[in-house]
Amino acid sequence: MTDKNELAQIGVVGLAVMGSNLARNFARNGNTVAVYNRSPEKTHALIEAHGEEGNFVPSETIEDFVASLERPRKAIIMVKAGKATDAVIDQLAEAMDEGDVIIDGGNALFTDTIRREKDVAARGKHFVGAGISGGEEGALNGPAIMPGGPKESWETLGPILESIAANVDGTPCVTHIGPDGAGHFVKMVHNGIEYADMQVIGEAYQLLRYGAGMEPAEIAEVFREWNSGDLDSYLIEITAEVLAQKDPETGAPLVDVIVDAAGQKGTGRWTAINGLELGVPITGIAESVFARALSSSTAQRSAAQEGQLPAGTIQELDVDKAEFIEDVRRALYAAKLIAYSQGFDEIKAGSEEFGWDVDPRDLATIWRGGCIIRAKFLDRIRAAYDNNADLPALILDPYFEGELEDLIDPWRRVVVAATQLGLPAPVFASSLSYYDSLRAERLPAALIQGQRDFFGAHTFKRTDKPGTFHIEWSGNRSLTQTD
Ligand code: NBP
Repeated sequence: MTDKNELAQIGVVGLAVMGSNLARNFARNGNTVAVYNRSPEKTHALIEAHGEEGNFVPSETIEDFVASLERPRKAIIMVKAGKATDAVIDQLAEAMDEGDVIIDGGNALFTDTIRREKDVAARGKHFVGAGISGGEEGALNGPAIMPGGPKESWETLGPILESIAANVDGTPCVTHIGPDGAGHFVKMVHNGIEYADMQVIGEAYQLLRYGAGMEPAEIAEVFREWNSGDLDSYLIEITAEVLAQKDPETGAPLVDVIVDAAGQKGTGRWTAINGLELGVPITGIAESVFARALSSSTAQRSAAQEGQLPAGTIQELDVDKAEFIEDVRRALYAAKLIAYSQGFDEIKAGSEEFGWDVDPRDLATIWRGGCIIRAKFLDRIRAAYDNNADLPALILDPYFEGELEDLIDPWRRVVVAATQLGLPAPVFASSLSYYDSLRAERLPAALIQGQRDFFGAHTFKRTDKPGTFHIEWSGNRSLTQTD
């Protein structure tokens, strides 16, 4: 239904797949929605196909669109991230009045969001960068929403976002994350964790397929079973679906027909870059980004396959199949736990760096529904931070420490098996090294400090007394205290 005279509670600019689904979600949940797209065809198409789903107020100019909103006006931008977003923000800020709220629901880089918030605030309007997860399906049926921006905007926006968000046990999967770029920052790390979660599932599949010699349909059954335990999650569920799918053209398992070069749109890369900048070892996420990049290095991979790279002495898998499957399940759980632990570390570091005061319990709550990493496991994470909001690391929560007791040996066995079989398992293996590094009493960093002092007089600290020291390496090798 459309009514040009009715004022809308919310507006959506950009009516490609995400924007039109989000607009329909608002309308289906009883909100009157103003809609506008640069090229009017998309607006007409939306109204024609779905106008009966609720109250839409379509406009063909940004001025009409703004005029169709009730005050304080609230408009969500769902256009291509980057320059298009800046262009639309500028148009909206021009046409809107003081106190109105511009929301960017695209996948913006959080530093862009910080900049935009400053610019829009200087023009007297509010700007909210909101991470929206769940893809097309989530946008239509209930996404997880991570809004940043000023707290006062949340007061006006909260109820309307709650009306369309996913809902778990009566709790909507949306909350105010923190000021300026906080929402887009946590959405970025969410996507980084998603990369790692998908990669560890991929590594488990690879081991079952080429280590245990199982067919995709059989592995699909294993994943179905895993989905009823600790690993219960959307990603495990869809993995079983994908593995069970046959290619409609050839009848072969679909996974065998798909080119093994994984794409990416950049949020995983941003998470890894930010982890490096903040000095947080997000090894699981970074390895997952590298694994996608390597998979897409097609020319190099072909050359390596045709070349003479030795495989070494490959050992056959010599274990009971059922035991191996269970070991892989536990290794997957362990590596996933590390990836989440590292992701939460990055959020904590980002929150401290930018003064956002992000509460990890909020994330464990709102990620339980709507988003791609939704999982039962998030209830455990929530409980961990409920018990101790200042956990030094998620894996140091007593529940997870107890889980790791049961996971550690299978995890080591699987990494050994992958190595012996010559099968790549970059996240399984690097997560185990991270875990062993974290618990090691002594790290080779002492030697590195010695090397740094040798070639660059970078100094070192001593274990037995305070102060900063240097050895006269090119002289008499005496010890001097530099401060
Ligand atoms: P796209 O990212 O494909 O963007 C297409 C939309 O941007 C169209 O409405 C287009 O208008 C508009 N647009 C462009 Br391009 N340049 C414009 C400009 N200069 N001024 C005004 N409008 C402009 O759409 P999408 O896939 O629906 O995604 C929207 C946002 O949501 C993106 O930021 C994306 O990263 C994010 N997101 C997507 C997903 C997903 O699963 N697809 C998930 C989560 C978040 P036109 O019709 O006139 O060309």
